Amino acid sequence: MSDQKMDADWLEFHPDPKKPDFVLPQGAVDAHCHVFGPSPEFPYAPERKYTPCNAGKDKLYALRDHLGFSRNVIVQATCHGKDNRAMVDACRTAGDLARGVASVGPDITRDDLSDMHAAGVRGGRFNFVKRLVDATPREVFVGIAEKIQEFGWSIVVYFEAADLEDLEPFLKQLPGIIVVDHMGRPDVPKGVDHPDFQRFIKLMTENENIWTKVTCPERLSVAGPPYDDVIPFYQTIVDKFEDRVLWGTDWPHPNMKSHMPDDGALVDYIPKIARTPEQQRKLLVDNPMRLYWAQ
Ligand code: 0GY
Repeated sequence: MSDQKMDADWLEFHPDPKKPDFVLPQGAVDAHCHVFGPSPEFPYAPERKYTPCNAGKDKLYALRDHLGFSRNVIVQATCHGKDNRAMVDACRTAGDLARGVASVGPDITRDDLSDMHAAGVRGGRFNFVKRLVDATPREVFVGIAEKIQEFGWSIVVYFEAADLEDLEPFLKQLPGIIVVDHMGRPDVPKGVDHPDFQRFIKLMTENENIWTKVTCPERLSVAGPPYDDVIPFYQTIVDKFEDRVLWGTDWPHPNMKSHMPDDGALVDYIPKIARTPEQQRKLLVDNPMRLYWAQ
């Protein structure tokens, strides 16, 4: 399919990631990763903002085994729009070893949700990042949030730090557990004490249903590898909210422009995020299992 050719400036995932030195705890979950296609079996959505390389379930599960993870949570990527077939197919293939987070529209039926639930989907994704999606009215998201409550799904929300103030009333209105991608994308050079990041900490402090992913140092870092500039953000969040944090590789790393991380090196970074064995077990096993495998 000629219109599905990967973007000229697309960076492909690392071809040969290292074997991590950090030994993951038994039963660790990669709780933020994606599948892309492969197209044409699973075509990219007409409304997509980028066309990636193919990165299908076989490659994802080979990476899982190579890094030492037991399970995956596959988050619907925006290049597939609301066509969740690639993600659902990947979940079905893995059986109980994968869960999914879907993007759905207001027309989704109870039967559709029920089928996805049977395949392993346990969440919906609401995206506010303007370079990735066209805007969805908030009342539409609220309607979807109410529909999915029956299935006990949580909601993953993606936004950038500058948008938090405006989104706060909406986030507080959502039912169930809300998981914020990548700590709400703080502007790292501003530091942890900046009012923007303090606003995020206050939001989590005052709302016990709000969780976050302590993910994507390669995306948030301004200094680049080994991403030391992001460490204080992760440590602050994990020390305060160790029962409400998740970690994932973000493989196959959509829209990275500066460099492509080595996924093994990302695993080696985990002890800088969560510094004790107890924090690591909560981050990698207890929290994702409670959120995605309890029902
Ligand atoms: C991420 C981040 C990005 C992309 C997506 O679904 C997506 O397209 O999530 C991004 O470009 O920042 O979490 O993978």
